[in-house]
Amino acid sequence: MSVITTHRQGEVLVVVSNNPPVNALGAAVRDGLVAAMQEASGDDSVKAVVIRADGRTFFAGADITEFGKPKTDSVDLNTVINTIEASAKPVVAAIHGTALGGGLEVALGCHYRVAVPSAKLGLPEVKLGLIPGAGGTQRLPRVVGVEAALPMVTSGDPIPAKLGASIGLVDALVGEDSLEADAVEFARSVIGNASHPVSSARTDKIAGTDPGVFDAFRKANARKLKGFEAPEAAIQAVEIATKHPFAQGLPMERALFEPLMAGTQSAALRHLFFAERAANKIDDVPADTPILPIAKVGVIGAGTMGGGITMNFLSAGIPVTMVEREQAPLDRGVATIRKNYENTAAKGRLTGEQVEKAMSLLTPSLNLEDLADCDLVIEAVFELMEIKKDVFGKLDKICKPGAILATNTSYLNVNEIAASTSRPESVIGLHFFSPANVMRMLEIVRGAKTGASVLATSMKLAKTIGKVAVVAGVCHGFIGNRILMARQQQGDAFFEEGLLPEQVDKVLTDFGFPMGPFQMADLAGLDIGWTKETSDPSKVKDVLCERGRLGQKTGAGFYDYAADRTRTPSDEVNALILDLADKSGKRRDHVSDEEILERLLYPMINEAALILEEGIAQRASDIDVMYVHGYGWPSYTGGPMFWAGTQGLDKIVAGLEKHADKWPDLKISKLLKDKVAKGETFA
Ligand code: 3H9
Repeated sequence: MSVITTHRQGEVLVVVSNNPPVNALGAAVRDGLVAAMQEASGDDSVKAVVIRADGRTFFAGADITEFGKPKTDSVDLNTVINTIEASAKPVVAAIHGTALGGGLEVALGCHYRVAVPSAKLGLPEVKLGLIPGAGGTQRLPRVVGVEAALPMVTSGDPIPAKLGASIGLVDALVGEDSLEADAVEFARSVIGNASHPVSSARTDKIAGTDPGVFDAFRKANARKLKGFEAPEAAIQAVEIATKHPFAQGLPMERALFEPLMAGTQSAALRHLFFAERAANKIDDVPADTPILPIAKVGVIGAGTMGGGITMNFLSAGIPVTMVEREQAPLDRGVATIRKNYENTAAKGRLTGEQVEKAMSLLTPSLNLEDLADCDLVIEAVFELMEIKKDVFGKLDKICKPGAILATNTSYLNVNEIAASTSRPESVIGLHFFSPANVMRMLEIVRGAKTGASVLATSMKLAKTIGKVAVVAGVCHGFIGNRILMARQQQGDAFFEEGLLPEQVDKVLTDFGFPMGPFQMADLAGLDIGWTKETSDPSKVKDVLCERGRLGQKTGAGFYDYAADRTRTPSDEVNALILDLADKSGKRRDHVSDEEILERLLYPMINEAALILEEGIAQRASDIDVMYVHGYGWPSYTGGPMFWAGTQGLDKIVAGLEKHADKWPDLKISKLLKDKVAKGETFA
């Protein structure tokens, strides 16, 4: 069957796209739309046109799988949209699901847009390192004004149809279950109009735009947009729309679009788009593996981690029983959850009703026995094997058969934890990242005996609670923290050479990380794993702990912190480092930023390659997904493995060999060396 079909509703021609899964605007769809418009113009009995889509969504954009491939004979998207807009007969876009990218550009080419209330509309091209390339940056501001257009094109976040209606993007909201009938009705109501709005010809919303608005926007969003090329191009394109007629603006938009499409940032972001979707697939767990029902969740621990984990489920409408050992920390945990929700509500992102609804799903408890009827229990207790084993031994006795028993450990051996139960097939690691209610990453740790349904259910649940999940095998630190350890181990070597925290951190923030290793250590707390008994006076971190400089929580760590957490370099710490450097005999006058970057990142690539070699990660792109979503690796570089490919794996291996004296235990991955020999990357 053709992907575009037409049928008549009286004098209205209804054009329907059927191109699963998301009605991407591939070649056949584009050709079909032009043919349908020709059908409409060639038939005098047609007085209006409605364009809609079957399946779960209106056009969700250009077909990304066509990007980077040779051009075909089919018409391009601009031709499709210009054909629609030039129609003498009114064309109505009937929107459900998501009108995204090229999809919204098609809708903007239509004279009218109607949408069901649940629909979302957006120009997410920046998330792929692009700007809209089919007139979106020229038509959108003409329809909604610059102020509403700028956040849409630079963030890429879609807006709900209701908001679309309030800014003039949507002409009418229609019945959720009567889209075609209502759109046809709308089309009929405009047939007699003397003229129909043509987005590209409008000037009413852009006339008199304050030219200062663009720089003001840049300034206000500088932090968010830092490092990304596409948002800046999007701002320029919108500015063009306010200064030039559409006929000139369209090729100018194209001129901004094309270098982005050919550039590394877009390749990296497109890689991540497909990597995120690939991460959902587990090679030996078939798609039809039975999913276990999760109607009630238990969380053990009401601290920062337990509370954050709990919020994920409450927000998704799943009841949670949260267990603590004593009343005071339990009360504190509940109060913190409420405060977090109320803060979100104060920012207008939740209604008071939603806050109460979430809180009503929470049952605080002091009794593990209350977890008996939970379908999933996640423990977030102290990170010590003996304690974990004790908890799991108890859960084994308390929980109903078939319940999933999950540990939130970030390092410990999940197989050993599973062995403390009589049902290791039900045990899994669900490693949330702190703050667990905010961070999108979820590392799902598969034990040697974890059952396929338990794994498939956990993957599905991750989606339900809005997480990006990656599956890891069992090893110390799994994928995420094991790779991070390879970086954190550099600290002492740097100090021996007299490098100061701010110099090292700046190299990583310049690279695009939100913070460097020492800023991160201060945030996490320097005393993790430190004890007075084992403290080593030759190690900077240990000395800082001895002095009570435990990080942000004590107002002092590698840096000094003011009450508002403003960070300044510490004279005390820097003097300590330089003193230790002098004593080490390894102090150097100058270490280049390039060397610092190589010594921070190359061991991570090597560790990741070892992880792949050992089968701890399923695929290289999973590691990219985890580092971008869990550790702040800049998405526009594509994640560590993609980035390594853009550098050249030969350069990475050469760098590892060059600095090998800094890492006495370094074992260069065979996989990495093999890839160099074959001239391959991880892509
Ligand atoms: C653009 O439009 C440029 C233009 O301005 C101008 C050009 C000249 N193409 O995400 P899901 C696949 S740029 C091809 O799991 P959901 C996806 O890979 C584009 N394939 O579903 C997956 O395949 P698989 C602007 C696509 O319900 C399957 O569909 N548009 C595309 O969670 C299901 O996807 C965007 O950036 C595509 N455009 O979410 C929108 N989109 O099953 C990108 C999806 O084999 N898409 N697939 O793994 C999305 O944001 C989400 O897919 C969407 C649905 C919200 C639509």
